[in-house]
Amino acid sequence: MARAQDDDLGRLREVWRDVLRRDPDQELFHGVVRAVLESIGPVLVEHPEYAEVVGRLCEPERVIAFRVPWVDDAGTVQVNRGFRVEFNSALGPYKGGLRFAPSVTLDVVKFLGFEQVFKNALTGQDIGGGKGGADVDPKQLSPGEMMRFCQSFATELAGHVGSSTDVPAGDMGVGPREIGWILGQYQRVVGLHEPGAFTGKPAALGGSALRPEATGYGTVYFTQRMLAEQDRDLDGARVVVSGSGNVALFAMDKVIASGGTVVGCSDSRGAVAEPDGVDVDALREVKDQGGSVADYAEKRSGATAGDGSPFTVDCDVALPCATQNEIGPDEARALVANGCWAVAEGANGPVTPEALAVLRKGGVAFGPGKAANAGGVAVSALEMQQAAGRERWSAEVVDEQLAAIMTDVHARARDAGERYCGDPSDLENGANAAGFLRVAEAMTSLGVV
Ligand code: NDP
Ligand code: 2IT
Repeated sequence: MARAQDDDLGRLREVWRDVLRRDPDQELFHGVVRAVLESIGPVLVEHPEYAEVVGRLCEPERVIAFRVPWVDDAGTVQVNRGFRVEFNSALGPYKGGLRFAPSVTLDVVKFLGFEQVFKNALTGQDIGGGKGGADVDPKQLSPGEMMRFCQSFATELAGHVGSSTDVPAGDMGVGPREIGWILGQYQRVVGLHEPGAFTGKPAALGGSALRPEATGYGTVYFTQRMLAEQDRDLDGARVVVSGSGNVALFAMDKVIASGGTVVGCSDSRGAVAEPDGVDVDALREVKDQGGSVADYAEKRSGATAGDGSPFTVDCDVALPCATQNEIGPDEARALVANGCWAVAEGANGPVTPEALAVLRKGGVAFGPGKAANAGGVAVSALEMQQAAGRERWSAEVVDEQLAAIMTDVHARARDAGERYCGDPSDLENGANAAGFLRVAEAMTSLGVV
């Protein structure tokens, strides 16, 4: 066994060297690969037969990059770059969102796609992992421009997606409106009525009840499981939720419904502290009209706006729900100093590895995004099921399943943390180990493909 272990660790080091050599500039991708490689040593001691799959797991099955030409309202031709990374299909069709943001690069899409493989495995559903997007700034496009952009994007994507091959959904900058437009053009190109090729659709096109709410609600359900392990709950807790987009606003709603108070929030233009509690409906209204959290704060006597991070606000629970790398070592130190109980990632990769080390040392419980924010993709998989069965389920039915899935995701990460690290509160290593086990078993069964 000891010898097998040395060989396996040697193999992990080889995989890591290959990842660095092949794509030396993809730092976000390196970060998530490294975290998984660091977690799975103990799994390979128990399952040396899975050592072989690690190299294949770190290389996407397929990377699609394409030009997205479109004509703006002034008649000028614009060009963006689109991506779809089909990372792993061992468990099912590639599944994962599309992100429209100026910061989208192949590195960003590979980082998100790799995380998605493990997240989707953790849900227990039969979905592989993928991610896509384009380097476009949705804030700069009129509705007409966005529709033409989505149509151009969908024309290129059409040859690659389908209800049994690759099923994209939304992510930052892509909501039901964009998914509707992408689906419309996709169906026109392929000549089929195939709403099951996308999830996160508008309700009129078969979008699942509660899909918009699912990521935010699921993050709070997961947080409740984390707090229960500490004999705590959200009732009376002070919670900072960063971001004020899809995930953040529904997380805030669920925090408040659970008896908590949202004492801080943010967007790309700044942060707000409001000790008496953010009024989420008022914030939503300001954001819907294109305003900022600072515009919201101006109308509220107890709220203070600033340029800094929301995570310096004194809180019991922190839910980063905006974007990657929001919590660095400084924010983590502030959370520790303020006696924060738990951090759960509603966003993908908001806590940097250095910040995670600070949180761990400071005794702050941590819920990694691949587990904590799995509710969105889980309800996407329920939307696929509804499309396949030509059914529509009620919000109550979906919510019950979402809550059960988040409880299972938490249990899988906790149990694997206990088994492989001797620590049931190590959800980071536990989530990586549990996700890896499920994908590795499927990949091994499929042979070398
Ligand atoms: P949205 O585009 O709806 O919202 C993103 C929010 O983050 C906006 O409020 C935006 O500000 C804010 N933001 C963007 N960049 C920064 C920054 N650098 N600093 C502070 N705030 C910033 O996206 P979603 O809510 O859909 O996604 C948020 C996160 O959750 C992402 O990491 C995404 O990958 C992840 N996620 C999303 C899922 C989904 O179902 N949508 C599922 C699982 C994870 P502004 O309002 O000013 O634009
Ligand atoms: O990061 C994510 O899990 C998502 N953006 C949702 C993916 C999906 O297919 O619903």
